[in-house]
Amino acid sequence: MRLLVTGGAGFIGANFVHYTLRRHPEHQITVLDALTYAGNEASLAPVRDSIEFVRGSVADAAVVDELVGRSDAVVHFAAESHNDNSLRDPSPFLTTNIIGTYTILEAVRKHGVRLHHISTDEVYGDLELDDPAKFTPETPYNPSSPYSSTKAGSDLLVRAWVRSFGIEATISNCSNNYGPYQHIEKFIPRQITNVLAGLRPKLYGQGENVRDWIHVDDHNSAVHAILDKGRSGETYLIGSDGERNNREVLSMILELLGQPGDAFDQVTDRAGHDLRYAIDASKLRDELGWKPQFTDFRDGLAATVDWYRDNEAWWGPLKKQVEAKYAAQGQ
Ligand code: NAD
Ligand code: TDX
Repeated sequence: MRLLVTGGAGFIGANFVHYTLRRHPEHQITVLDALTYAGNEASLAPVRDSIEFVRGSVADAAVVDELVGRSDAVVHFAAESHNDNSLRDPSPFLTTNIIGTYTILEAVRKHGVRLHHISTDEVYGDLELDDPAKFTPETPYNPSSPYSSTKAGSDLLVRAWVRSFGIEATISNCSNNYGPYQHIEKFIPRQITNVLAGLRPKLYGQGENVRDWIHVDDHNSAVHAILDKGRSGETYLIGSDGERNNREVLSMILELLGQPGDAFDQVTDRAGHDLRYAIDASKLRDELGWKPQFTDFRDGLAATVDWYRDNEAWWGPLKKQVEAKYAAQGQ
C-alpha cells in the first residue's frame, strides 16, 4: 500500500512512520510536512532512507493533489496541535486544521483515495471530575478552545464529504498521547526536560485537571486497526483507560527523576482550561478487536523519561525558546 502521511515529522506522525515500518515493511510511505516549529526532520532520521519526504503544506492544493494522486490511502495527522498556542494566535489553526483538511478532502474526492482523519477527544468539550460518564461516539461536539474548535470543524468537514460526495473516510478521536519525540511545549516532556535542564516544573492552577493518557504506539496500533478493518463513514474513539490528574503525573515524573515531591511551581492557569477528558473505547475494542499494549502508565512514563534523558540533542536546542514563550505569559 502507498501511504501518504501528513504531519509525519511531528510527534504522533513520526511515531506512526516508525511503527508502520516496523510492523508493515511492505508499505511505501510518503511524508508531507511543512516543518513548522513543531516538525523535526531529526525524528525521521532513523528511517530517512526508507521513505519519501516532501516539505510542503496540506493547504497547498497543487502539492496535495499530486501526492494524493499517487497514493492508495492518506493518514492525515498534520495540524496545529497546541491549545496554549491557539490562545496566543488562532490564525494558523484555521489555515492548517480547517483549510488544510478541506484541501485533503478535495484531493481524495477527485482521486478516489481512502482517507483516515486523525482527531482528538477535545472536540467533545470536558467532563466534571465526579461524572461517571466518558466520551462516546454519540457525545455531542462542544469544543472549548480555538484548537479544539478547528479540530471539530475538520471532523465535520470529513463527515460532510462522506455523506455529500461519497468519499471513503474514517475518523478517530484519541485522548492525550505520551512517548518519544513529543514537542517539549507539551505537559509531560516540558516537565521532564525542565528537571533535566535544572528548571522547576510548572503546574497550571491546582493541577486537578484530568487527562486520559495513552502511549503513542497504542494510538498508532489503533490507527492501523482502523485502516485495516474500519468501516467508511465511522468514527472510532481511541483511549486506554489512563485517567490521571496533572498533579499525579507530575509527582510520578519527579519521583522517576529523583526529585522531592514539592519541587515544582504552580503557575497561571490556562484560560478556559478543560477539566476532564475520558474515553470509552468499547467500539474500537469490540468491533475491531483492538487492545492497548502499554497498560502500565508508570512503565511507559519511565521509558519516556529515559528517552528524553538519552536524547538531549533532539530537544536541547528548543528549550530556551519554549520556556521564554511560557515565561512571557507567567507560565
Ligand atoms: P505535532 O504538533 O507534534 O505535529 C504536527 C506536525 O504537523 C508537525 O510536524 C508540523 O510541522 C506539521 N504541520 C503543521 N502544519 C502543517 C501544514 N500546514 N502542512 C503540513 N504539515 C503541517 O502534533 P501531534 O501531537 O503529533 O498531533 C498529530 C495529530 O494528532 C493532530 O491532528 C492532533 O490534533 C492529533 N491528536 C493529538 C493528540 C496528542 O495528545 N498529541 C491527541 C489526539 C489527537
Ligand atoms: O506546563 C504545563 N503545565 C500544565 O499543568 C503544560 C504545558 C500543561 N499543563 C496542563 C494542561 C493540561 O491540563 O497539563 C495538561 C496537558 O496539557 P497539554 O500537554 O498542553 O495537552 P492538552 O491541552 O490536554 O492537549 C493534548 O491532548 C489532546 C494535545 O496537545 C492535543 O493536541 C490533543 O488533541
